[in-house]
Amino acid sequence: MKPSIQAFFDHATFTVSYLVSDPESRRAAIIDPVLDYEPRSGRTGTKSAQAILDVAHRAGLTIDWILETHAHADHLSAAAWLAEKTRAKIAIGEHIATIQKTFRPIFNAKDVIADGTPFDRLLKDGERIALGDLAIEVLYTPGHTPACVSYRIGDNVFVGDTLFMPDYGTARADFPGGDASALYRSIRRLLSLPPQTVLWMCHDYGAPGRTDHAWKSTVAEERARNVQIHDGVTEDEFVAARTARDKTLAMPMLILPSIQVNIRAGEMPPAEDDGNTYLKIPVNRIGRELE
Ligand SMILES: N[C@@H](CCC(=O)N[C@@H](CS)C(=O)NCC(=O)O)C(=O)O
Ligand SMILES: [Fe+2]
Repeated sequence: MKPSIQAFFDHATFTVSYLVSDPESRRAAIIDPVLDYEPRSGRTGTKSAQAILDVAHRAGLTIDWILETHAHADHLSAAAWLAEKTRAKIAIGEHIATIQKTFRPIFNAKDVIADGTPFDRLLKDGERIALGDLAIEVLYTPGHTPACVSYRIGDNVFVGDTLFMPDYGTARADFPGGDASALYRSIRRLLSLPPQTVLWMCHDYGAPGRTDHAWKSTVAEERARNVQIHDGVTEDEFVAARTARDKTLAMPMLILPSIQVNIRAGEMPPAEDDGNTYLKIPVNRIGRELE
């Protein structure tokens, strides 16, 4: 039995979220949902997340899981909002505690205990969780962040930020705790799966000569044509090229709001004594010094 898979592309952040279900039992998971956020005004919105729920409701699906591939640095997660609507459990890789430990002092986030709470389930490499009669296998695939995981359901793998489309390459490895060597090894692990395995990306930024967005590839295609990590590229070559490119990249537009929400499983920081909620901008704590 194969899962049903529907992709939802967020044009504001180039993120792909997925609704994955077992056609037999109609149990479903939502992978990497986006909470809309307008940085100029500080407004949040739930149109993107509601669109996933609408499709799920029309198909008569019960959402059991909200799965995060990692603590995203470029968009806010709708996990908490969706969990409240559906009573699904929010799961993420167990090393999220490392990310919480890193960012708690940066945001002086005293409510963040850095033990993986408030996520409902912390997943280990090789662990399996049930999606109706299907099994979702967790693959620990660090490098972009120290807590990244991929989710395998039969011949389909949701690779998070590891590989991108063959004409774009791979995720960056310069966030705190990022490691280009680890990313290389995680990607080679994914590329050792059977060649027909379908890989579902978490982002697509487009690529030269391609105007449409795409998020579905295969192990065979990536091994043959990925511009940064096709077969034959050594770890040293990859690390040198990745590190050089990362030196040219600005921090993602939404890294500061995203991280402080996403280490809390998509919850806003606690309200202040005036009853209102604020997102912080830590001054001179992340990124490169200005030249
Ligand atoms: N311009 C985007 C960049 C987002 C970004 O850095 N994306 C990460 C994934 S969270 C990445 O790996 N990018 C790869 C690259 O730009 O080469 C933004 O501001 O949001
Ligand atoms: Fe990411």
